[in-house]
Amino acid sequence: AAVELAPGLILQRGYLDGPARWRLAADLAACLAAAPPYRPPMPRTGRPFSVAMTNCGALGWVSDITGYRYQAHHPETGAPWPAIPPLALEAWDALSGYPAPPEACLVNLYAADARMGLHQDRDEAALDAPVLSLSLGASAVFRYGGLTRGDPTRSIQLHAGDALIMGGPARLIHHGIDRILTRPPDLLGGSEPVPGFPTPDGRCNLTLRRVTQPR
Ligand code: MD3
Ligand code: FE
Repeated sequence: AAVELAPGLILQRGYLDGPARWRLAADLAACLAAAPPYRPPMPRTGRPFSVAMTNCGALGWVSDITGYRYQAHHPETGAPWPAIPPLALEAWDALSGYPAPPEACLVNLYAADARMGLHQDRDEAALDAPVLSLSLGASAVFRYGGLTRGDPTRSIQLHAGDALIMGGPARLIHHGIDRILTRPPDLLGGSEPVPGFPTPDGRCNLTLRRVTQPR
C-alpha cells in the first residue's frame, strides 16, 4: 500500500518481494563487477564520502573536487556504466508516472558506519521527473525535511524492498541517511544481507533518475 509521507513523497513498503530482491541483487552484483564501487571525493575538500557509489545507465552521478555532475563513464576505470537492471526499469515504469525512461541509476553502498548528510538533489535538468529509490539489505534511518535547510525534519526507517518516490513538491526536499541499522541483536531494526555484496551486512540503495529533458 502507498503511504504519502508528505506531498509528493510516497512510500511503498515492501514493494519488492524476496524473489524480486534476490533477482535485483544478482543483477546488481554483475553491475558492481563491471563498475566497481568507489568513494567519490567531495567538492572543495576532496574528502571521500563515507558511502561507496557506482552507477548504471547512460549517465552516472559523480563527484570530485570540482563539483557534482552526470557523466557517461566511470571516473576511475573510464568504462561506460553498465545497463540498468530490468527489474529497476520495471519499477520506474510502474511507479514514476514519467513518460520517458530513467537515464541514471545511482547505486549507494552503505557499510554499518556510513551516513549521508542532509542534502537536496538538484544536479538533474529534468526536475519535473521524480526520483525513485529502491532499498536492499540492512535497514536505515531516513530523514527528510522541507525545501529550506532548517525546516523541521522527520525520520522513518527504510527496509529492504521499500520503494520511495520523490516527485512534484517533494522533488527538492532536504533528505539524508542518519544511520544503518545492523542486524539483530540490534533491536532498532532488522535487515537482510545482500548476497554477493562488498559489505555483507550493509545497505544498498538505488536511485533512478531522469537527468535530461526528454525531446
Ligand atoms: C528525496 N540517497 O542518492 S534515498 C541520493 O538512501 C540519496 O542512499 C539516499 O539521497 C539513500 O541522493 C536516500 C531516498 C531519496 C532519494 C532521492 C531524493 C529521497 C529523495 C530526491 C529528492 C527528495
Ligand atoms: Fe539525495
